Amino acid sequence: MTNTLYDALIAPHRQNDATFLVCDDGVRISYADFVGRVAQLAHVLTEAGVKPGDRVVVQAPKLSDTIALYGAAVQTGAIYLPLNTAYTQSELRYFIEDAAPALVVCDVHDTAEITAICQEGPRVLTLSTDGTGSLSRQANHKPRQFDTVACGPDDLAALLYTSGTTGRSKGAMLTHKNLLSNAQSLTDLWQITAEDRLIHALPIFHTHGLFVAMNTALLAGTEIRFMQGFDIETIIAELPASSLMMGVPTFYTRLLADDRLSRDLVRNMRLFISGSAPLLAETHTAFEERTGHRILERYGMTETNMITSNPYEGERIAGTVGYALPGTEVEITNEGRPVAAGEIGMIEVRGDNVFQGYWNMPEKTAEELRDTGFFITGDLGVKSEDGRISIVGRQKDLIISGGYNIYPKEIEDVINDIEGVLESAVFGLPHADFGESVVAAVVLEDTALTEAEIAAIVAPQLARFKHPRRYILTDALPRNTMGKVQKNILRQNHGT
Ligand code: MCA
Ligand code: AMP
Repeated sequence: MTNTLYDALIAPHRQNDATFLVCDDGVRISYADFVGRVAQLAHVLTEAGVKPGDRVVVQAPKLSDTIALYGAAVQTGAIYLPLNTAYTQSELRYFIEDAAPALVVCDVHDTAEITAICQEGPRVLTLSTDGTGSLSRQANHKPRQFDTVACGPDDLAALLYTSGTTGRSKGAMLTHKNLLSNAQSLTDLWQITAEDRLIHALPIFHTHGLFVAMNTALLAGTEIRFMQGFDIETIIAELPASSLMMGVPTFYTRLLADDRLSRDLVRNMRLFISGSAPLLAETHTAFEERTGHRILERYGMTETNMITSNPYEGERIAGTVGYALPGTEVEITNEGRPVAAGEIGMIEVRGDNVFQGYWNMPEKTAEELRDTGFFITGDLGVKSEDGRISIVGRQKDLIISGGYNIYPKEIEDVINDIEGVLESAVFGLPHADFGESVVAAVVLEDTALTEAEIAAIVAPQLARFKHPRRYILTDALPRNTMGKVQKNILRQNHGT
């Protein structure tokens, strides 16, 4: 049986005794062990009734079993659907109702809430921070071989939700080919090999930590120092023994703020990669001055995987995101027509990396994915004569905080629903650690609501990272002659 992703990423490691994951508690998991664990979990999925094409929702801690669960979904032909562990019950309800999964895997602490959502729907299994729970318990008794389910390049492998400008999250449908082609391009371009040791401190429910980091490592047979999250002490301790790191710009500003970051500390490092949010030129320069390394910045999206990358061997220029990846076309357009080099326009992308559309949202898909195969990113950019891309802004109303995307509309909807609120505008202000932080300007009806009262109503409805860090009560929102709220004026007025 052939299974595009499984055959490329997992099957080759059946006899590979090299280390795959080194966890925070020192436990080492070899590649061969991992393949066996994937098979055990594949048996659990099948026993739970998961069939090819079914969605498996995973809101679980960052554990080796969570990665093995991704592998098991691939091996059984299911569609893996990871969710941010910070999501609240009301956010979860939407994803579960929209995706209609056959199985939900969650932390044991969340079982009551999730079971309440899943009353007539999917099975629920648990995987807790200490690795225990019904999922791992059932897996422990299963055979370490599983008959891989056949899957072709065009079968769906994952459904990743990405927030939308309309306030409703959209599930991006990604095939085996989308994921594998991108992993192959990146592994070649960044010269990732089994000699590398990757510092992995990103969450594993997004493209960056799951696909960019994990799929390339699996393809190359790389050792991963698998960290719970970004902990400066752990990173500093592991840098001398590592060769590769992938992170969001916050990782780099936090490292720079630590006096221990030096050339000597990173003496064995080969490559630092940054993405998910703009890397400030000053961070790029300061990092090079301190360590001798030019950070390699790349650009991607949930819908497209990675689109461009600065070169490994050529010049890495601060403030640019480099060239289109091999097999990926990037066009800069104005009203759908390509513009000349040097002119600003919409970044559009086509290639094997581009998703198949949004789950259950044919109209949204038609708006953003052209018949020609080009996907309209919503990012504004410019291309130089030699094809180097720079991102100069966004047409979509989006805040990126610490690498997490936050859509103002979703927060405005929650605030506007509060009794006594007339209207609101949510915008981003520069933030030294997170790049941008969320601020809400709120106009009240004739009531005496306080900032704290609004914050308390918002809190249980939205994940913590989306909460406005500041509320500004105001008499009116600035609008242009068309009646559109001018967020640039709000940013100017409240930016200090
Ligand atoms: C944590 N908090 C945040 C964020 N992270 N608030 C806003 N934005 C955030 N990103 C909150 C916590 O809930 C906490 O709230 C407070 O901030 C302080 O938390 P702290 O301990 O400092 O945070 P941390 O645990 O150190 O996390 C910061 C982080 C993390 C390391 C930057 O957010 C992170 O790993 N970000 C990476 C996200 C990522 O992988 N993005 C890729 C998606 P309280 O006030 O309650 O204490 S984009 C993607 O995949 C595309 C395709 C691409 O191109 O890569
Ligand atoms: P997501 O919704 O998580 O898929 O995030 C994708 C968005 O992150 C892109 O559309 C960009 O706006 C932004 N992004 C990703 N990488 C970069 C980068 N290197 N520089 C600037 N923005 C980036």
